Amino acid sequence: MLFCLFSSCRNILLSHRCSSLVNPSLAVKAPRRQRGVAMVIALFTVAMATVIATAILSQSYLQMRRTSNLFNSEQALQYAISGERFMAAALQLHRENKETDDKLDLWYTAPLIAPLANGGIAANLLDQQGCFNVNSVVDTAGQPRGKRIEQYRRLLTVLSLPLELADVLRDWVDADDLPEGNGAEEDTYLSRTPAYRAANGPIESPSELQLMAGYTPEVLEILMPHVCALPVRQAKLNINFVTAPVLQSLSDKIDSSIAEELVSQAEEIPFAEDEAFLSHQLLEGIELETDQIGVITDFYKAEAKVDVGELQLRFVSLFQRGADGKVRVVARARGAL
Ligand SMILES: [Ca+2]
Repeated sequence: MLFCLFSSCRNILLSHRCSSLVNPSLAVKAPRRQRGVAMVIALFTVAMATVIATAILSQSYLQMRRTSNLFNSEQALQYAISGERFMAAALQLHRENKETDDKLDLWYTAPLIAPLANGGIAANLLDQQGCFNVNSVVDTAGQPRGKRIEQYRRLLTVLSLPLELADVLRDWVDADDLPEGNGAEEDTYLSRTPAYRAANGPIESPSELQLMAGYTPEVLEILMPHVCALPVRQAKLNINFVTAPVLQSLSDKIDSSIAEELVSQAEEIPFAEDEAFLSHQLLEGIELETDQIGVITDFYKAEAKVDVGELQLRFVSLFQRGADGKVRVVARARGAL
């Protein structure tokens, strides 16, 4: 019995061995298929690892760029603020040595240019009292001021711009919501997309004009060099910086030739006092509001451009010099102000 069993088993083994010898492909096929599957798994694993590694590297690169940009942005901001303090100090020093302001002053003629290790800063100061203050068309209670509105109309006439722009400006800054003349109040602006309301208060930046009805890009291109937005309702014009159209806006009797001649004289030999301007022979017989004329600037705008690496920052500051002679920042913004 045992012999028979052993014999049958041996026969089976012999049979299998013999059959393998007779057909060798059966002995080779199975291992090749396994190796193929193993190779596919290996390639898949390598591909997956490559994808994961690429994703990790990409994320790391983005993170590095983000960190670098944040660092450069913060550094640029600190440089801009340093430049702002430098210019405020320069203005304060100027006032300690000179009572008036004109286009020959160092603060105006000498821009700040400072190279830095990985970039640089360039900044300059601009007068803000040779232009028409758009906030002057109403008083501190938000009520219209007729003389200033008339002056603004004259400026628009000189610049060949529509007179209704004066009504629109008045309505934007006056306290009520009632449109007057050819003005526009919130009903006009709420129907726009997106809708917004009239400020019914002071304008913070001349760029705000572009929100107002009729103040198209073409209008602003002509108007902007002659207007400013000061945080006060009244500020004297500094006739050493006034533009010819703004000078003409003081009176119907000041034509373009008189205005341009006075501007030219102020650039060559600045007026040292109000009386020297008011008594000028070119203005003989022309009555002017003497409380609108001055030779001192208390509001200045600083424009700075800071480069740090590949990052560029534009920074604008509005300075006010107080009665104590101290210069303070009253507004600042990235870009325009
Ligand atoms: Ca209003």
